[in-house]
Amino acid sequence: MLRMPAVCDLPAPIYSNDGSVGGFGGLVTAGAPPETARVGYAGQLYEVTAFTLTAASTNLNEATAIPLTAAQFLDDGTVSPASSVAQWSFTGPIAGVDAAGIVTAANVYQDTPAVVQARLEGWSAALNLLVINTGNDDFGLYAGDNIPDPWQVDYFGTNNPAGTGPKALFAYTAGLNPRTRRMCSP
Ligand SMILES: [Ca+2]
Ligand SMILES: [Ca+2]
Repeated sequence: MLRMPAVCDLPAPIYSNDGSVGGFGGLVTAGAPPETARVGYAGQLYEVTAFTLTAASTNLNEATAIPLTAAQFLDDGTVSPASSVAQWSFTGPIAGVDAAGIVTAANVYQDTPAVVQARLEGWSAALNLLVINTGNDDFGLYAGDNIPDPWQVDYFGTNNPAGTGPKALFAYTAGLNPRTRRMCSP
């Protein structure tokens, strides 16, 4: 005896009847529309229209850190945070930028400009910073020797071993020019 599949009239958008007897296959009715949700590979679903790099302040005290904000502006009107996925580079007195976009200033002997750049997916953005000199005895080889770093840089340039030590300290304390013959002779 042959059993026929049951006739179903369900309103559900997806209905599957697995019943099969003899040569009859299953009857499937799918009424749901195609999916259009924005899920999965984001890069396939939107276009970047702008890439920006900002900070709460572009003045940064030496040896301190602030977060930088890299952001992708998308064609669907949303903004995607990008600080943790951007690639970072910099010039000037910057000690480093970590993987989260936190920039740390190096020590300086005077207020000094720096530039930080972020790159992502072919886009790049740069931010000009000014590293502020807040202490005068913290710069490179001249740090912690009780001689003001600007004085040392004036006479010896940056990171010159001759610019620190007892002779230099004596010249500074006595108000002498450390580059005169008298000061430079043994
Ligand atoms: Ca300093
Ligand atoms: Ca010093």
